Amino acid sequence: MKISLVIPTYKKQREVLDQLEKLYGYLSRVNPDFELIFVVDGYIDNTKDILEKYIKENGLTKALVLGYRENKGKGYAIRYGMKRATGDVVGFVDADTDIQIRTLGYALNEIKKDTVMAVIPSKLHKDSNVEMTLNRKIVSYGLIAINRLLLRLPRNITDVGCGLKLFKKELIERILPNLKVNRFAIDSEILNEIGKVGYNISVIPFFLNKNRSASTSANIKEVSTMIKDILMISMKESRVFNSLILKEYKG
Ligand SMILES: Nc1nc2c(ncn2[C@@H]2O[C@H](COP(=O)(O)OP(=O)(O)OP(=O)(O)O)[C@@H](O)[C@H]2O)c(=O)[nH]1
Ligand SMILES: [Mg+2]
Repeated sequence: MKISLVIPTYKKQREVLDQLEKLYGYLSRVNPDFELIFVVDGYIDNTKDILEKYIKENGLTKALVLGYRENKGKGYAIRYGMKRATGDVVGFVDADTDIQIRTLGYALNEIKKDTVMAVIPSKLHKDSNVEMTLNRKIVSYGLIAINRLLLRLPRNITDVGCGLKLFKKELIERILPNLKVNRFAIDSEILNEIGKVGYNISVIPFFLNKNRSASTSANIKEVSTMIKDILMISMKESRVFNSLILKEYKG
């Protein structure tokens, strides 16, 4: 089973080689049929050169670097990479090494099952191991509540924003044309699409490393954009809203 992992990369030039080494080494051992697709989300630092140089020097033929000049957001970067993925399983993972690699081990075991179409980790799973600051907890659980309130999430989903998710290719082919969100609410949009179709999801535990890089999503600007995007996704689904817009349109 070929695995394609998209790694959206923004301001991670300090961590990204570490993540490349970890993912490449791990997948070479457990599932050698794979590709790593780094999407450099804006050429604002040396990430692209650092990655390309390392990949060339070490002959890492299964790693690919894509990218573009301007920063567009995690959602845009993920779609950009997924469109070029060739695996039977297509997923994404954060560019830093905050997530313990064993989360990927759990995810691979689950996605190999015929009936499982997507694997989503949850911080609320009983076996999870995540330590967060109070601030991060408030943001994280607040966002989960907003997602559950406004979106059609699949029933067993208890968490939204974990930075590692795997999907069967058929699922991605079906939902990719409907994805529009450019920034962090892409995770919400994907889960909402899966909820609409009713695909079978396996929820797995989430393991975070203790020494983590600073969070860039848990700030006021990103969180308010996320809430605005979640509202937009929710409104798009609402017939009442759509008919109001249409009426206004017709004058
Ligand atoms: N902040 C940010 N991250 C981006 C962007 N585009 C892609 N990313 C990637 O999105 C992923 C998550 O971003 P992080 O900076 O790790 O955010 P975080 O606050 O740690 O969020 P979580 O890991 O989801 O808790 C990383 O792989 C980033 O490289 C962008 O425009 N802004
Ligand atoms: Mg992170």
